[in-house]
Amino acid sequence: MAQNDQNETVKLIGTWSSPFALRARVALHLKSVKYEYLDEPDVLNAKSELLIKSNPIHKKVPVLIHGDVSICESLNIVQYVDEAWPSVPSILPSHPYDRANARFWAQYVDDKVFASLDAVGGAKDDEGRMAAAGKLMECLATLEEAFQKSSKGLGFFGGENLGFLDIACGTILGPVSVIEAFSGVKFLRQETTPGLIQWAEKFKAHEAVKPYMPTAEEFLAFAKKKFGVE
Ligand code: GSH
Repeated sequence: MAQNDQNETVKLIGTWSSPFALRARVALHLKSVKYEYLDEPDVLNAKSELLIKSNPIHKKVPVLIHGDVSICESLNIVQYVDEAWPSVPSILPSHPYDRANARFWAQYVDDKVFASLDAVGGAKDDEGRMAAAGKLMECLATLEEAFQKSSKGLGFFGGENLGFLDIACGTILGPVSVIEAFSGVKFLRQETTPGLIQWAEKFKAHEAVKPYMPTAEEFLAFAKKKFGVE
């Protein structure tokens, strides 16, 4: 059942390939919020006026427009959605320590994991690529440890149910699959990240994720076009 009334306009500006827009879509789906989705088909080169007006600082997607306010930055949007529609399910954990811990690791994903992904993708030579790949492996092994501790064997970072940290970490799956395909190196390995491998399958199959998550093939085709690779 939709959680918002008909006079309350909710719009999301995104682009289908954006792992960050995915976060917002999953959060809105979990809360059964009805919204209009506005796709920016070429957000790097052709931004709509609405996007520039709604996110004048970064000019990036996603942006959530709720009535007459705009909320920017994907993790911020997920937290806003959780607070603005306080119905079940809760996206952030209820205990203050668990909330702080989930936010800590979400920040780790954005600061460290994405930085290593960018470094592998942007490396100038093999030596640089090898060093960046090593760093990415370390980051994923660290995330595996965090997963083992916080999931307590229940499947998701937050336990039985998909929550904030799952939404935050789900963003790495598309980019990791692209880097794996480009480099021929497996970064999510049974020996080092067995928990994350199982979690990734569960995450992708979740009913709040599946409709919005491009397949590895779609991500790869998009990345090849973006980087002009045959
Ligand atoms: N930190 C931002 C968030 O979490 O929302 C990152 C958002 C982001 O990088 N969005 C990309 C974008 O809009 C699409 S995946 N890029 C446009 C640009 O860089 O001009």
